[in-house]
Amino acid sequence: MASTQGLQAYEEEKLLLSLPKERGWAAHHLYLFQDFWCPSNFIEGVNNFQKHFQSKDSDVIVSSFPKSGTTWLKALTFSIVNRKRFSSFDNHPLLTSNSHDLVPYLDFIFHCDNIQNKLSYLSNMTEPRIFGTHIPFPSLSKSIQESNCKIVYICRNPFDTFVSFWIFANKIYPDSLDKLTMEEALEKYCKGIIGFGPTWEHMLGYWKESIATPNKVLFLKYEELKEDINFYVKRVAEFLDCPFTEEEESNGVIESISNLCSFEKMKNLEVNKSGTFDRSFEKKYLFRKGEIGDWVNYFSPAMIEKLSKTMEEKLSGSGLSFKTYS
Ligand code: PAP
Repeated sequence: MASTQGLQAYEEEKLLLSLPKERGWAAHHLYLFQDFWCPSNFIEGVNNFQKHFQSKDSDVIVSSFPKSGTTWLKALTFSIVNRKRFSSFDNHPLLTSNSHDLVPYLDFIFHCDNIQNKLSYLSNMTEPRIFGTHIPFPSLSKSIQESNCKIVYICRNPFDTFVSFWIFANKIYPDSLDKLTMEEALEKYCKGIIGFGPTWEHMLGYWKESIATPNKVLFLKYEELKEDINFYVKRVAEFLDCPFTEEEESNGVIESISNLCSFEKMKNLEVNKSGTFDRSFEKKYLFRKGEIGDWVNYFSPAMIEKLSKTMEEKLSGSGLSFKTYS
């Protein structure tokens, strides 16, 4: 009889062979898995997560399309939810740990052989547990969809998301991208071929859910947070049923959280300037410019037309739109 591990490997192999495959922009391939392009190095983790993860009503899920402000929203959510545990902003975990280390990805947790160990680690985590994910809403585990846990979602103008992703991918996989021009990468992006894409489907899945169940999904835009972060720190706290008291407000706790999580503060911390994530990329690559509208420095007129048309086609009638910041 095959071992459990052998059986699992065999089933994964069979699954991969059955899925449409594309070359990603980065070193790995993408597989069309449950209607989204899943990076090959995520398939096992996503598959196991769907099978095994048990959500608790108190869980908070920070969800995003890659390069939309995940690092920022994880930091904000962690500091809002844990502000009683970590009330000193001069001695805060975010000063010595990257937000991705404090808020683990559900997509990665089950990328392992010993599922039982992971399950007991998860059930012993301090509550409320906070997790991140890039998985589209329809592919979240049933348990997340059915429990009373809360989902905070962030998206970003696709022009800036594309540029941020392109530059990041070039930094971490310089060799694999040398044959793909930025125009060719945009072609793929517009066809939806990017990790966790299509981008529009990702955003629309959470957008529709935030309208249908506003107590379950809070839909945020990177640009809106940049424009008025204190307002959104308050908004996230209210959504997560931990609103700021009058005393906290008058003591400047909202502003302290905004400052702690600001781009300038996070980028310049030693913990974010040096070191790499386990077996992966340098932490500093998560902090580039943190600006709205940097895409104007990269897009040709033809590229602007291509992405504008695609967005119009994909988002029209949905009620979801983005300001043009050119
Ligand atoms: P991820 O999907 O790999 O986790 P994510 O954090 O979603 O990446 O996005 C990275 C972008 O957020 C970068 O944008 P840029 O390339 O246009 O500069 C990064 O600079 C920006 N970013 C990171 N931290 C912050 C922050 N605290 N405030 C605002 N923007 C931030």
